[in-house]
Amino acid sequence: MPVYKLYYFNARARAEGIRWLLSLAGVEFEDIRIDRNDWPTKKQEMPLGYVPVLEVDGQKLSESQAISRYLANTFGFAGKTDWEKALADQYVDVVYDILSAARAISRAPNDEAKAEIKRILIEVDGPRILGHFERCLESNKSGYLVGDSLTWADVVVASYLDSFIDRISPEFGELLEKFPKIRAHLDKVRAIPQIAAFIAKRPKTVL
Ligand SMILES: N[C@@H](CCC(=O)N[C@@H](CS)C(=O)NCC(=O)O)C(=O)O
Repeated sequence: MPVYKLYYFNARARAEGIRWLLSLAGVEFEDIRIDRNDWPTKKQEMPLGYVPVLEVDGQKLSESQAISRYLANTFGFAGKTDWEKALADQYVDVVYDILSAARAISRAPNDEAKAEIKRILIEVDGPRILGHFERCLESNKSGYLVGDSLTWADVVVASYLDSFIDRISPEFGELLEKFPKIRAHLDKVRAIPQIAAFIAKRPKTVL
């Protein structure tokens, strides 16, 4: 079994789905949470100067989506057909749009701009994206986003919603309650024994 090391900060955000995928695969990994004070030095050691980075037997891979897709392919969570793989990609791409909005909120220059970006997310883009997920879960019947079994899209989407509930709270949590199938999906993914075990021991973080 290769030696896996995951580098990120002490946060869920872009790394949590990767942690859940590694946990699901049942592989040991070093969950390295870089202290902000050490970051200027550590940054030099990252291929693109940012994290998450997954190191596999000494080789470093950047980009959260590339890392998750690599783990999905390695451990059998990519989807069973090319179409299922494309659907999984689609769901992951879409949830990243919520991440972009969440980042824009935290980077807004003042409270007024922050409130306006948040309003658009909660009133327009959030309902549009979550509505799409809700309809897909309704029509797919399996309880998973794609096909009849778990894919990396379920894991990555749930990991971001898990993080957004605290990051964009309380409005995002209230919005999520309007989509019972997504809410149930999030609970179902979090309850997968290997993921539940990871969550039980993970550090408590805001993001
Ligand atoms: N496209 C990259 C973006 C990675 C990224 O923005 N990482 C941030 C943390 S979420 C980071 O390392 N920031 C510190 C820096 O850029 O110096 C991905 O999805 O992995």
